[in-house]
Amino acid sequence: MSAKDFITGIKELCAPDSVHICDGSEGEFQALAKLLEEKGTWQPLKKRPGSFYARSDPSDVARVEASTYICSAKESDAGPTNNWKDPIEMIAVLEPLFRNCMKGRTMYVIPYAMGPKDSPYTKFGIEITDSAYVVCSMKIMARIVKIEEGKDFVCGIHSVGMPLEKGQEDVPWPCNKVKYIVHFPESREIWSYGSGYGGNALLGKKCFALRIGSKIAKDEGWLAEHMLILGLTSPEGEKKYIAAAFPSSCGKTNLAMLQPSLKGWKVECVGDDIAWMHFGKDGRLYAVNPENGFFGVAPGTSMDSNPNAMKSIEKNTIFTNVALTQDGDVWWEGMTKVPPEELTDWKGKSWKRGSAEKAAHPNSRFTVSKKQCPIYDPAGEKPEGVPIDAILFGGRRASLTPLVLESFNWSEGVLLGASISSEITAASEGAQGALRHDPFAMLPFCGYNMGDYFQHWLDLEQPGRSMPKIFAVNWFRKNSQGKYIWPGYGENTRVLKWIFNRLENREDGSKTPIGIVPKNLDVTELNISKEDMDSLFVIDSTKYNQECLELKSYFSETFGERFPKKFVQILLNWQSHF
Ligand code: O2Y
Ligand code: MN
Repeated sequence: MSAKDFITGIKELCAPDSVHICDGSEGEFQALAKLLEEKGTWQPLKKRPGSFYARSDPSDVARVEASTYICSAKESDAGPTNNWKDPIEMIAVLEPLFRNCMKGRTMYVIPYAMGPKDSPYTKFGIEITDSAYVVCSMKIMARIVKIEEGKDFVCGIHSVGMPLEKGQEDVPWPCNKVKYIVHFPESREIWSYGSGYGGNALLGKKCFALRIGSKIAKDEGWLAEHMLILGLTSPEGEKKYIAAAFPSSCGKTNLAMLQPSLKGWKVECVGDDIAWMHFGKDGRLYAVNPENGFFGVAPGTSMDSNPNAMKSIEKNTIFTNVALTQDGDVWWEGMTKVPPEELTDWKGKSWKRGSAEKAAHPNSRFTVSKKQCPIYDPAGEKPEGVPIDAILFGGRRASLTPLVLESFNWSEGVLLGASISSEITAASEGAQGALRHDPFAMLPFCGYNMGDYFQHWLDLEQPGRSMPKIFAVNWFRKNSQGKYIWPGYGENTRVLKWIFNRLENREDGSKTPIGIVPKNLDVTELNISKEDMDSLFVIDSTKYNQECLELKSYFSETFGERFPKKFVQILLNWQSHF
């Protein structure tokens, strides 16, 4: 379909009052910012130049997994981890919802690119939306480009689902209690209805770059992953790149922007959430960050936990659902040790220090260009991407998994990725502390059968390719008093240093049945006892035996025949050593 036909068709379906083709210019952003201010969607922030403060409808605050669908022709191609509906049946549901849904509104057409300029890996999309907030956010999160006829693009249709009758007044944050986030991976289409928030509405991010992206990647032989990308430079000036997958609430943005505690080491950030990775002609794996900005969780971000994020958001930032200070600045839990005495909370109500309620929503966000990050790596703009030497898989586990472990080989490392599980935190649904499987941190984002996705990872290892080394990490191990043993944040440099040196065969390790753990991790000037250090690397045979059994039943019950046989062999082998 041509871009012109797509736009004409959606205009006919949605019946907007007017159509605006976005050019991504600063003038356009400013005009829309003014409009959003007049509508009461957001307000400029006195303390942060070029920044805005928005409050969403209290019912529209996060991704809606229960309303997220993968509509492939065959149910088995969506797999057991996705909601599935037949594409024709789903269109029959969506068509009436979208018919006339933009009445009284402007239909914005956003042509955008995901990936660096002039990169062979960059892909294009057109998002049609009736939300000016989405246009402004997309200007930060993607690269708005000109429509070029003849170029392939992913079609994205987004509506807040609140048409306006003649004379009907708009609300600051229009949305609908009926929500659908629908992906058609075979026709490369996204239809999103009813939400104006984050991953539901900024279609370039989770919908395109991960759900549709993972299916394209499978078809074309590459990887679209929920991973940060960082560059690590040693005191000797050698540089290596690391990609890392962690489930939500495991500090991905903090690691991507880490300020090293060890003298002479430097971290540079290529991306904090998504990596598209392809094998180059030299057989190495190269990564690009398809995004242009960060949509970071605000709570917990501070000058202690992530000074580079704090510096990134001093200007030109959209804040959504954080709290507002009396002097016109933003605040969230964890930003300062002592909260301000009085705030306006994310719902617009007066809030006093000591209140039982949170002032900022746990999923409140900052939206900012990656170019504002003081440690943004200029190599992030390289069309060919950056060469990945190591892949890290992590989760939040109070016990069992060691601080760091190097996998013996690619296949076993891939199984470590498939085995990620993480404790549920207050920010997510479900019983706090309970473990949830989240293979490759892709559970909500894999656009096809996850059993096939595991096999795709295994099949990447081919003669002539030099595979990155794979490591498992866990910053969250606790002692018998329930306290975190490892200090984390900047001190994670010590783990990165060990990984860096292992890549060069410069560091010794001790063999365990599932991989290699450090013999000597650099803990100079760190206040941690030998006993605590040792406990970070304990591999408890009984517990691991149970873990292998649990993994076997999870994998076989969930994925059945599509669970790779190779994984069964590895699990049996691991078990035989425990
Ligand atoms: O709640 C949302 O809509 C956003 S979710 C999100 C945003 C940025 C990066 N990662 C995520 C995620 O859920 O993994
Ligand atoms: Mn994410």
